Amino acid sequence: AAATVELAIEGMTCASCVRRVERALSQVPGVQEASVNLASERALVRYDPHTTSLDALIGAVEAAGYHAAIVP
Ligand code: 9UX
Repeated sequence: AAATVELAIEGMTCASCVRRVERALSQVPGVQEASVNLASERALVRYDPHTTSLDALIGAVEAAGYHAAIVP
């Protein structure tokens, strides 16, 4: 079953940043869809919670050079 999480992303300043974050999230095994909005600084991620974790998603964003936090 898929889960969806919204992440607040800090550090994006251009459209290339958006693509970098989307690619970083998409490359995490278990991520089915990742869409990032620059204006709202939010990412919507659909993933399989049996395959990946919120920590892994946040870690992928951090490794790409941005900051991520779960939107409650
Ligand atoms: Mo363009 Mo976004 O250099 O860091 S990719 S501002």
